[in-house]
Amino acid sequence: MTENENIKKPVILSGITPTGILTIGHLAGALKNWSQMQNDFDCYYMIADLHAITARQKPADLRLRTLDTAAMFIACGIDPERSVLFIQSHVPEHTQLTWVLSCLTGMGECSRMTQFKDKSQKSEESVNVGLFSYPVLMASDILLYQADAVPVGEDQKQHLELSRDLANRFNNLYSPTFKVPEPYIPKIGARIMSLQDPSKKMSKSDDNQSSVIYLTDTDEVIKNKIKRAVTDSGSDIKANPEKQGIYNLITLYHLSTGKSFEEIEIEFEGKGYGEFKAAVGNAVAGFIRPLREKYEQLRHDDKLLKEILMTGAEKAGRTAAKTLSKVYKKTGFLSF
Ligand code: AQP
Repeated sequence: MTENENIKKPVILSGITPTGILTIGHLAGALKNWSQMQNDFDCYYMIADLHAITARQKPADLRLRTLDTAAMFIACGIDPERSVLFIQSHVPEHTQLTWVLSCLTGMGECSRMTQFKDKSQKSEESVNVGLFSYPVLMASDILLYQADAVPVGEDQKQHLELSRDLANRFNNLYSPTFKVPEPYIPKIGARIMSLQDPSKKMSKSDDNQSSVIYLTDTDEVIKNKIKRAVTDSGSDIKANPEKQGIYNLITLYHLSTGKSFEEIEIEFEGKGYGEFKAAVGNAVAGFIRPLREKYEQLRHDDKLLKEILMTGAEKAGRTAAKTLSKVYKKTGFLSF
Protein backbone atom coordinates (compact mmCIF):
# COMPACT_ATOMS: atom_id res chain seq x y z
CA MET A 1 0.00 0.00 0.00
CA THR A 2 1.41 3.43 -0.93
CA GLU A 3 1.60 6.31 1.52
CA ASN A 4 -1.24 8.07 -0.32
CA GLU A 5 -3.54 5.10 0.06
CA ASN A 6 -2.92 5.12 3.82
CA ILE A 7 -4.26 8.65 4.28
CA LYS A 8 -7.90 8.54 5.28
CA LYS A 9 -10.02 10.56 2.90
CA PRO A 10 -13.12 12.46 4.02
CA VAL A 11 -16.32 10.47 3.71
CA ILE A 12 -19.13 11.54 1.40
CA LEU A 13 -22.59 10.02 0.93
CA SER A 14 -25.20 10.56 -1.74
CA GLY A 15 -28.04 8.70 -3.40
CA ILE A 16 -30.71 8.68 -6.07
CA THR A 17 -34.25 7.28 -5.78
CA PRO A 18 -35.01 4.46 -8.26
CA THR A 19 -38.33 5.95 -9.32
CA GLY A 20 -37.68 6.03 -13.06
CA ILE A 21 -35.00 5.91 -15.73
CA LEU A 22 -32.19 8.34 -14.93
CA THR A 23 -32.04 11.49 -17.01
CA ILE A 24 -29.32 13.72 -18.35
CA GLY A 25 -30.18 15.94 -15.35
CA HIS A 26 -28.92 13.23 -12.99
CA LEU A 27 -25.72 13.02 -14.98
CA ALA A 28 -25.18 16.80 -14.94
CA GLY A 29 -26.26 17.42 -11.35
CA ALA A 30 -25.07 14.28 -9.61
CA LEU A 31 -23.29 11.41 -11.37
CA LYS A 32 -20.65 13.47 -13.18
CA ASN A 33 -19.54 15.00 -9.90
CA TRP A 34 -19.80 11.74 -8.01
CA SER A 35 -17.45 10.09 -10.43
CA GLN A 36 -14.86 12.87 -9.95
CA MET A 37 -15.27 12.88 -6.16
CA GLN A 38 -13.94 9.33 -6.06
CA ASN A 39 -10.45 10.85 -6.30
CA ASP A 40 -10.77 12.92 -3.13
CA PHE A 41 -13.36 11.20 -0.95
CA ASP A 42 -14.32 7.82 0.45
CA CYS A 43 -17.65 7.62 -1.33
CA TYR A 44 -20.86 5.87 -0.32
CA TYR A 45 -23.40 5.89 -3.16
CA MET A 46 -26.79 4.37 -2.52
CA ILE A 47 -29.84 3.53 -4.53
CA ALA A 48 -32.42 5.07 -2.24
CA ASP A 49 -35.27 2.56 -2.52
CA LEU A 50 -36.57 3.35 0.99
CA HIS A 51 -36.98 6.98 -0.01
CA ALA A 52 -38.65 5.91 -3.27
CA ILE A 53 -41.72 4.49 -1.53
CA THR A 54 -42.79 7.87 -0.10
CA ALA A 55 -44.61 7.92 -3.45
CA ARG A 56 -46.53 4.77 -4.44
CA GLN A 57 -44.40 2.39 -6.55
CA LYS A 58 -45.34 -0.74 -8.46
CA PRO A 59 -43.24 -3.50 -6.83
CA ALA A 60 -42.09 -5.03 -10.14
CA ASP A 61 -41.08 -1.60 -11.47
CA LEU A 62 -39.22 -0.75 -8.29
CA ARG A 63 -37.24 -4.00 -8.52
CA LEU A 64 -36.33 -3.29 -12.16
CA ARG A 65 -35.51 0.37 -11.58
CA THR A 66 -33.25 -0.50 -8.66
CA LEU A 67 -31.06 -2.66 -10.89
CA ASP A 68 -31.32 -0.15 -13.77
CA THR A 69 -30.10 2.61 -11.46
CA ALA A 70 -27.19 0.53 -10.20
CA ALA A 71 -26.12 -0.27 -13.76
CA MET A 72 -26.42 3.40 -14.74
CA PHE A 73 -24.30 4.50 -11.76
CA ILE A 74 -21.51 2.22 -12.98
CA ALA A 75 -21.95 3.22 -16.65
CA CYS A 76 -21.58 6.86 -15.58
CA GLY A 77 -18.27 6.23 -13.86
CA ILE A 78 -18.99 5.00 -10.34
CA ASP A 79 -16.35 2.36 -9.76
CA PRO A 80 -17.52 -0.29 -7.28
CA GLU A 81 -13.88 -1.09 -6.48
CA ARG A 82 -13.30 2.46 -5.24
CA SER A 83 -16.73 3.41 -3.91
CA VAL A 84 -19.28 1.61 -1.81
CA LEU A 85 -22.26 1.13 -4.09
CA PHE A 86 -25.31 -0.31 -2.33
CA ILE A 87 -29.08 -0.55 -2.09
CA GLN A 88 -30.42 1.38 0.90
CA SER A 89 -32.90 -1.31 2.03
CA HIS A 90 -30.08 -3.89 2.14
CA VAL A 91 -28.64 -2.10 5.17
CA PRO A 92 -31.36 -2.31 7.86
CA GLU A 93 -29.45 0.12 10.10
CA HIS A 94 -30.94 2.98 8.01
CA THR A 95 -34.44 2.28 9.32
CA GLN A 96 -33.22 1.35 12.81
CA LEU A 97 -31.40 4.65 13.28
CA THR A 98 -34.38 6.49 11.80
CA TRP A 99 -36.54 5.33 14.71
CA VAL A 100 -34.08 6.56 17.33
CA LEU A 101 -33.64 9.92 15.58
CA SER A 102 -37.40 10.26 15.02
CA CYS A 103 -37.80 10.22 18.79
CA LEU A 104 -35.46 13.22 18.97
CA THR A 105 -37.15 15.19 16.18
CA GLY A 106 -39.87 17.73 16.84
CA MET A 107 -43.05 17.61 14.75
CA GLY A 108 -42.47 21.29 13.99
CA GLU A 109 -39.05 20.57 12.52
CA CYS A 110 -40.47 18.22 9.90
CA SER A 111 -43.56 20.28 9.14
CA ARG A 112 -41.39 23.32 8.39
CA MET A 113 -39.59 21.55 5.52
CA THR A 114 -40.45 23.37 2.32
CA GLN A 115 -40.17 20.21 0.22
CA PHE A 116 -42.79 18.52 2.43
CA LYS A 117 -45.05 21.57 2.22
CA ASP A 118 -44.72 21.68 -1.59
CA LYS A 119 -45.26 17.97 -2.12
CA SER A 120 -48.16 17.73 0.33
CA GLN A 121 -49.90 20.72 -1.19
CA LYS A 122 -49.66 19.22 -4.66
CA SER A 123 -51.38 15.96 -3.77
CA GLU A 124 -53.16 15.90 -0.44
CA GLU A 125 -54.41 12.36 -0.97
CA SER A 126 -50.96 10.83 -1.11
CA VAL A 127 -49.47 12.58 1.91
CA ASN A 128 -48.10 9.88 4.17
CA VAL A 129 -46.07 9.83 7.36
CA GLY A 130 -43.04 8.64 5.37
CA LEU A 131 -43.08 11.80 3.28
CA PHE A 132 -43.28 13.81 6.49
CA SER A 133 -40.37 12.06 8.21
CA TYR A 134 -38.28 11.60 5.04
CA PRO A 135 -35.65 14.12 6.31
CA VAL A 136 -35.07 11.94 9.39
CA LEU A 137 -34.32 8.96 7.15
CA MET A 138 -31.99 11.20 5.18
CA ALA A 139 -30.25 12.21 8.43
CA SER A 140 -29.79 8.53 9.28
CA ASP A 141 -28.35 7.81 5.82
CA ILE A 142 -25.71 10.46 6.36
CA LEU A 143 -24.93 10.01 10.05
CA LEU A 144 -24.56 6.21 9.90
CA TYR A 145 -21.46 6.56 7.74
CA GLN A 146 -20.01 9.46 9.74
CA ALA A 147 -20.04 11.46 6.50
CA ASP A 148 -17.89 14.58 6.53
CA ALA A 149 -19.74 16.08 3.62
CA VAL A 150 -22.87 15.68 1.56
CA PRO A 151 -23.24 17.05 -1.98
CA VAL A 152 -26.42 19.09 -1.86
CA GLY A 153 -28.44 21.17 -4.21
CA GLU A 154 -30.61 24.10 -3.09
CA ASP A 155 -33.61 21.79 -2.50
CA GLN A 156 -31.75 19.60 0.01
CA LYS A 157 -30.04 22.31 2.11
CA GLN A 158 -32.82 22.45 4.66
CA HIS A 159 -32.75 18.66 5.08
CA LEU A 160 -29.02 18.68 5.63
CA GLU A 161 -29.48 21.36 8.28
CA LEU A 162 -31.81 18.97 10.14
CA SER A 163 -29.16 16.22 9.90
CA ARG A 164 -26.66 18.59 11.50
CA ASP A 165 -29.12 19.55 14.24
CA LEU A 166 -29.89 15.91 15.02
CA ALA A 167 -26.20 14.98 15.13
CA ASN A 168 -25.51 17.82 17.57
CA ARG A 169 -28.59 17.00 19.63
CA PHE A 170 -27.60 13.36 20.06
CA ASN A 171 -23.95 14.24 20.75
CA ASN A 172 -24.98 16.77 23.43
CA LEU A 173 -27.58 14.52 25.05
CA TYR A 174 -25.26 11.51 25.34
CA SER A 175 -21.66 11.96 24.22
CA PRO A 176 -19.90 12.62 20.87
CA THR A 177 -21.12 9.90 18.52
CA PHE A 178 -21.84 11.44 15.12
CA LYS A 179 -19.71 13.55 12.87
CA VAL A 180 -21.59 16.75 12.03
CA PRO A 181 -21.75 16.80 8.20
CA GLU A 182 -20.96 19.86 6.10
CA PRO A 183 -22.69 20.72 2.84
CA TYR A 184 -20.48 20.17 -0.20
CA ILE A 185 -21.15 22.39 -3.16
CA PRO A 186 -19.56 20.74 -6.20
CA LYS A 187 -17.43 22.96 -8.45
CA ILE A 188 -19.17 21.76 -11.54
CA GLY A 189 -22.76 20.78 -12.07
CA ALA A 190 -25.76 22.22 -13.70
CA ARG A 191 -29.48 22.11 -13.25
CA ILE A 192 -31.09 20.74 -16.39
CA MET A 193 -34.62 21.91 -17.11
CA SER A 194 -37.57 20.24 -18.82
CA LEU A 195 -37.41 20.49 -22.63
CA GLN A 196 -41.11 21.30 -22.81
CA ASP A 197 -41.35 23.63 -19.81
CA PRO A 198 -37.90 25.07 -19.08
CA SER A 199 -39.13 26.74 -15.89
CA LYS A 200 -39.35 23.24 -14.34
CA LYS A 201 -36.52 20.85 -13.44
CA MET A 202 -36.14 17.87 -15.78
CA SER A 203 -37.56 14.95 -13.74
CA LYS A 204 -37.51 11.22 -14.33
CA SER A 205 -41.14 10.92 -13.24
CA ASP A 206 -42.43 13.57 -15.69
CA ASP A 207 -45.49 12.21 -17.51
CA ASN A 208 -44.44 13.94 -20.70
CA GLN A 209 -41.52 11.91 -22.11
CA SER A 210 -40.70 14.65 -24.65
CA SER A 211 -39.59 16.83 -21.73
CA VAL A 212 -36.92 14.42 -20.63
CA ILE A 213 -33.69 13.05 -22.08
CA TYR A 214 -33.29 9.64 -20.51
CA LEU A 215 -29.81 8.20 -20.37
CA THR A 216 -31.21 5.19 -22.25
CA ASP A 217 -32.59 7.22 -25.18
CA THR A 218 -31.21 6.37 -28.63
CA ASP A 219 -29.41 8.93 -30.80
CA GLU A 220 -32.51 9.48 -32.94
CA VAL A 221 -34.82 9.95 -29.97
CA ILE A 222 -32.44 12.45 -28.38
CA LYS A 223 -32.10 14.46 -31.61
CA ASN A 224 -35.86 14.56 -32.06
CA LYS A 225 -36.57 15.63 -28.50
CA ILE A 226 -34.08 18.47 -28.78
CA LYS A 227 -35.46 19.50 -32.15
CA ARG A 228 -38.92 19.82 -30.56
CA ALA A 229 -37.65 21.56 -27.39
CA VAL A 230 -39.48 24.74 -26.46
CA THR A 231 -37.44 27.85 -27.18
CA ASP A 232 -38.07 31.49 -26.42
CA SER A 233 -39.00 34.33 -28.69
CA GLY A 234 -36.02 35.85 -30.50
CA SER A 235 -33.31 34.17 -32.48
CA ASP A 236 -29.99 34.89 -30.74
CA ILE A 237 -27.95 32.11 -29.18
CA LYS A 238 -27.08 34.03 -26.02
CA ALA A 239 -26.69 32.56 -22.52
CA ASN A 240 -29.29 34.76 -20.89
CA PRO A 241 -30.85 32.93 -17.88
CA GLU A 242 -34.12 34.75 -18.52
CA LYS A 243 -34.41 33.02 -21.90
CA GLN A 244 -34.87 29.70 -20.14
CA GLY A 245 -35.36 27.46 -23.17
CA ILE A 246 -32.25 28.51 -25.07
CA TYR A 247 -30.25 28.77 -21.84
CA ASN A 248 -31.10 25.12 -21.12
CA LEU A 249 -29.96 24.04 -24.58
CA ILE A 250 -26.71 26.00 -24.19
CA THR A 251 -26.19 24.22 -20.85
CA LEU A 252 -26.74 20.85 -22.54
CA TYR A 253 -24.27 21.73 -25.32
CA HIS A 254 -21.73 22.89 -22.70
CA LEU A 255 -22.20 19.64 -20.76
CA SER A 256 -21.77 17.49 -23.86
CA THR A 257 -18.84 19.30 -25.48
CA GLY A 258 -17.01 20.92 -22.54
CA LYS A 259 -17.10 24.25 -24.43
CA SER A 260 -17.62 27.38 -22.32
CA PHE A 261 -20.76 29.51 -22.67
CA GLU A 262 -18.66 32.27 -24.32
CA GLU A 263 -17.22 29.82 -26.87
CA ILE A 264 -20.71 28.59 -27.64
CA GLU A 265 -22.05 32.12 -28.17
CA ILE A 266 -19.20 32.86 -30.60
CA GLU A 267 -19.66 29.55 -32.45
CA PHE A 268 -23.35 30.28 -33.09
CA GLU A 269 -23.22 34.01 -33.67
CA GLY A 270 -25.57 34.93 -36.51
CA LYS A 271 -26.94 31.37 -36.74
CA GLY A 272 -30.55 30.42 -36.07
CA TYR A 273 -32.24 28.16 -33.54
CA GLY A 274 -32.67 25.38 -36.13
CA GLU A 275 -28.94 25.04 -36.77
CA PHE A 276 -28.17 25.33 -33.07
CA LYS A 277 -30.70 22.66 -32.08
CA ALA A 278 -29.23 20.25 -34.65
CA ALA A 279 -25.75 20.81 -33.20
CA VAL A 280 -27.02 20.32 -29.64
CA GLY A 281 -28.84 17.13 -30.69
CA ASN A 282 -25.68 15.69 -32.28
CA ALA A 283 -23.50 16.65 -29.32
CA VAL A 284 -25.86 15.25 -26.69
CA ALA A 285 -26.40 12.03 -28.66
CA GLY A 286 -22.63 11.56 -28.98
CA PHE A 287 -22.15 12.26 -25.28
CA ILE A 288 -24.79 9.80 -24.09
CA ARG A 289 -24.00 7.00 -26.60
CA PRO A 290 -20.98 5.41 -24.80
CA LEU A 291 -22.81 5.54 -21.45
CA ARG A 292 -25.89 3.89 -22.94
CA GLU A 293 -23.77 1.17 -24.54
CA LYS A 294 -21.95 0.43 -21.29
CA TYR A 295 -25.28 0.46 -19.45
CA GLU A 296 -26.82 -2.05 -21.86
CA GLN A 297 -23.87 -4.37 -21.49
CA LEU A 298 -24.05 -4.24 -17.69
CA ARG A 299 -27.82 -4.56 -17.59
CA HIS A 300 -27.53 -7.88 -19.38
CA ASP A 301 -25.31 -9.23 -16.64
CA ASP A 302 -27.62 -9.58 -13.63
CA LYS A 303 -25.23 -11.92 -11.89
CA LEU A 304 -22.40 -9.40 -11.91
CA LEU A 305 -24.67 -6.55 -10.82
CA LYS A 306 -26.03 -8.56 -7.91
CA GLU A 307 -22.51 -9.52 -6.81
CA ILE A 308 -21.45 -5.88 -6.86
CA LEU A 309 -24.51 -4.82 -4.84
CA MET A 310 -24.11 -7.60 -2.28
CA THR A 311 -20.47 -6.67 -1.74
CA GLY A 312 -21.48 -3.00 -1.43
CA ALA A 313 -24.16 -3.82 1.15
CA GLU A 314 -21.67 -5.86 3.20
CA LYS A 315 -19.17 -2.99 3.23
CA ALA A 316 -21.81 -0.37 4.01
CA GLY A 317 -23.36 -2.66 6.64
CA ARG A 318 -20.06 -3.00 8.53
CA THR A 319 -19.72 0.78 8.94
CA ALA A 320 -23.42 1.27 9.66
CA ALA A 321 -23.47 -1.49 12.31
CA LYS A 322 -20.59 0.14 14.20
CA THR A 323 -22.42 3.46 14.42
CA LEU A 324 -25.77 1.90 15.29
CA SER A 325 -24.30 -0.20 18.07
CA LYS A 326 -22.88 2.95 19.71
CA VAL A 327 -26.24 4.67 19.34
CA TYR A 328 -28.18 1.75 20.85
CA LYS A 329 -25.77 1.47 23.80
CA LYS A 330 -25.93 5.19 24.56
CA THR A 331 -29.70 5.24 24.22
CA GLY A 332 -29.97 2.58 26.91
CA PHE A 333 -30.89 -0.50 24.87
CA LEU A 334 -29.54 -3.68 26.45
CA SER A 335 -27.34 -6.01 24.49
CA PHE A 336 -26.39 -9.44 25.80
N1 AQP B 1 -32.76 18.02 -13.78
C1 AQP B 1 -31.75 17.90 -12.93
N2 AQP B 1 -30.69 18.73 -13.04
C2 AQP B 1 -29.65 18.61 -12.19
N3 AQP B 1 -29.59 17.71 -11.19
C3 AQP B 1 -30.61 16.86 -11.04
N4 AQP B 1 -30.85 15.86 -10.16
C4 AQP B 1 -32.03 15.30 -10.45
N5 AQP B 1 -32.60 15.92 -11.52
C5 AQP B 1 -31.74 16.90 -11.90
C6 AQP B 1 -29.94 15.47 -9.07
O1 AQP B 1 -30.05 14.07 -8.84
C7 AQP B 1 -30.00 13.78 -7.44
C8 AQP B 1 -31.23 13.14 -6.85
O2 AQP B 1 -32.08 12.62 -7.75
P1 AQP B 1 -33.40 11.88 -7.29
O3 AQP B 1 -33.92 11.19 -8.48
O4 AQP B 1 -33.17 11.07 -6.07
O5 AQP B 1 -34.37 13.03 -6.83
P2 AQP B 1 -34.96 14.21 -7.61
O6 AQP B 1 -34.02 15.36 -7.53
O7 AQP B 1 -36.34 14.39 -7.05
O8 AQP B 1 -35.00 13.76 -9.13
P3 AQP B 1 -36.29 13.60 -10.06
O9 AQP B 1 -35.85 13.08 -11.37
O10 AQP B 1 -37.08 14.87 -10.07
O11 AQP B 1 -37.04 12.45 -9.30
P4 AQP B 1 -38.59 12.23 -9.19
O12 AQP B 1 -39.15 12.53 -10.55
O13 AQP B 1 -38.70 10.79 -8.81
O14 AQP B 1 -39.07 13.17 -8.12
C9 AQP B 1 -29.78 15.09 -6.74
O15 AQP B 1 -28.40 15.26 -6.56
C10 AQP B 1 -30.35 16.09 -7.74
O16 AQP B 1 -29.83 17.38 -7.56
